[in-house]
Amino acid sequence: MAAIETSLRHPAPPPGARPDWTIDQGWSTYGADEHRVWTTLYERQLSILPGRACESFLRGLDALDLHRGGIPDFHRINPELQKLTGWSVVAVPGLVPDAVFFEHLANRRFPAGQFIRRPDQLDYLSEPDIFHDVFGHVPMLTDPVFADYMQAYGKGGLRAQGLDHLHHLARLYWYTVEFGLMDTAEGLRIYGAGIVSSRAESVFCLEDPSPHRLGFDLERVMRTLYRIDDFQQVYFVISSLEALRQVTLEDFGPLYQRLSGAPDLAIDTVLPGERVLNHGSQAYAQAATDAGRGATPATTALAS
Ligand code: HBI
Ligand code: FE
Repeated sequence: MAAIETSLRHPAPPPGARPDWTIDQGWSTYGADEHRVWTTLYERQLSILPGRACESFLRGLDALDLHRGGIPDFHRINPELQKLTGWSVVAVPGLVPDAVFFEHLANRRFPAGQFIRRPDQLDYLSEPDIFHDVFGHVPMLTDPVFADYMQAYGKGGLRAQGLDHLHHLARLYWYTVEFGLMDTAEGLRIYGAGIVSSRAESVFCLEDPSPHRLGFDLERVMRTLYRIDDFQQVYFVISSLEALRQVTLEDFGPLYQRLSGAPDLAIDTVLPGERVLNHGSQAYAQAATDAGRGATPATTALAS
């Protein structure tokens, strides 16, 4: 039991945060320069996302009116979001322990970083800020099917706490919620938050010949390593949000059994017989490695 208790215990919340790690957003404390960063990032993304982001994402942006300019006030968007899917956004100081994160998701609360990146960090930051979390993740939570998926993911995470399969779940999160693509009648579209909140990767993920684009398979994704420091080397494509929701209805017990005996897959793997939409050249990753940019692939999640 000690092992399970240890994994359930997590560090105490930082000073000023509540036991569930939430803090007040303090919308009135944001300065004009911080609102300007939001508007700059927002307008940059809106110049490239139509035709690249999926319809659910674009509809969610409109439904929550996140283009009103400036950092959204959670007191304004939460009643609208709750009416649509029962979700709300809660402010947190930054990354929270897995157990806390899953507990919020299981209760339809999305933890969003309260801070926004500095003007000199527009293109990369190490921890999810309010632009990554609210612009990237929240519009999809207006879609009832995706909203169900995210809550089921949180419940699955709470169940997996006692097991040593968190890293498998974190990969599922990474390759769907953060970096997922979907098939549509008009072609591939983005639904992953890590992509839609990144100007360069919004283009790279769909158009560059370098990364693999493979059909989504739950067990395969859970075996696949990923990297947290650069563009992804593989993107997984779902046929629909409903198909994604369906995977959470499976009993993960037998799946975890099979995963226990299955070796991890390197990020540039293409398996025989799997659906290959693009067999990537991996040229971008090779150039990054040659330039000494490539870190070792990670297996633990750090939302980008
Ligand atoms: N905390 N605030 C925050 N945001 C995240 O996206 C997040 C987190 N903690 C853990 C986490 N993501 C990952 O471990 C997920 O894969 C569970
Ligand atoms: Fe994220």
